[in-house]
Amino acid sequence: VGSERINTDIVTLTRYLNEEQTKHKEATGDFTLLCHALQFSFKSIAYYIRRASLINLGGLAGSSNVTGDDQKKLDVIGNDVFIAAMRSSGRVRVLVSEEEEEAVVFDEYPDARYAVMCDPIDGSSNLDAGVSVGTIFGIFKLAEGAKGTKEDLLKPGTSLVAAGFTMYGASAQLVMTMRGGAVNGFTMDNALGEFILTHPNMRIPKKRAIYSCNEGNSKYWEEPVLEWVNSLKQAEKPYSARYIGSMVADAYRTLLYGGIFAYPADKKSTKGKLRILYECAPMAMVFENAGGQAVNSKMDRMVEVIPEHIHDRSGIFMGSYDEVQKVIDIHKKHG
Ligand code: AHM
Ligand code: MG
Repeated sequence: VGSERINTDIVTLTRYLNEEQTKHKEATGDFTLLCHALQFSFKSIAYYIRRASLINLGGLAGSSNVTGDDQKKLDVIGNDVFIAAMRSSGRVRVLVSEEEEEAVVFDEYPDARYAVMCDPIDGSSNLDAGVSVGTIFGIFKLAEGAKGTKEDLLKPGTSLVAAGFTMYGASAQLVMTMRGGAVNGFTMDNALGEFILTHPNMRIPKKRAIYSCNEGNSKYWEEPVLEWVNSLKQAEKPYSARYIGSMVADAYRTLLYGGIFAYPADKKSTKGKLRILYECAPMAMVFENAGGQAVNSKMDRMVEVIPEHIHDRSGIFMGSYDEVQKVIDIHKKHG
């Protein structure tokens, strides 16, 4: 390979974060440091997932989390890795994890100004089969002197300063966006140990005939949802169905190829399945910033939904602008 064909000026996540920081004169570097801790947790989780079958990390941990899901050993490890990284950054006042019933308040850092919400390993039912899973995160900036109480956390996605996810697939892919900013995608280069900017300014295609939902639940679906999915199947050229069962992986594909991902609230799960703070809101911010849409089962903008409890759930439809609009239009028709 001739040297002229090698890119010797690559943008790593570290470089990207530094460049972002210099754009904001008032920036103190706290957010950048927090992101460094975040990326370390992604690298660690990716490492453990890759080695899981080799070092006996498959299967259940023998406990269950707040919401009653059986915890996998990797759920526990992912959660511990995440909490340790956030704590040691010294920049986090409070953290919400899917795996922790209560918010974790870091009183050793009373002046820290960030709150982090996360699902350390989303899609863990896929873990033992080696199917892609991911980590989802959202970050709020807190007011000076905030003590990390519930009020600091029960805020809408529009208050997020940054959000994103990492998918642990054939390679680890980190997608991140800041409030009002572009969506950028980074790929982990295992040899360099760095996330490299490979997908700058990601824009979701305006439409695409792919839908992604667990149709096994259709018995419980409300009429508008049934009508919508049926209309996709009866379209002149019927849609393709794709469902991995890891939201991060389904979302990443949807972001790249276009289409729609849905996990509606239904007659059985009237509040939906996915959690607002650390699953729905961060994803919704990513999709909106990439030019798509994200709404809940009442067709409200997902990022405007305010949870009443840190583990509250919601229905969600997110994806290409036109595909989500179809869902909205059918719901409006039903009134
Ligand atoms: P988890 O956080 O316990 O892994 O659950 C969330 C996952 C999502 O990744 C995925 O979209 C959904 O649950 C799949 O649910 P289902 O198995 O009901 O289709
Ligand atoms: Mg989850």
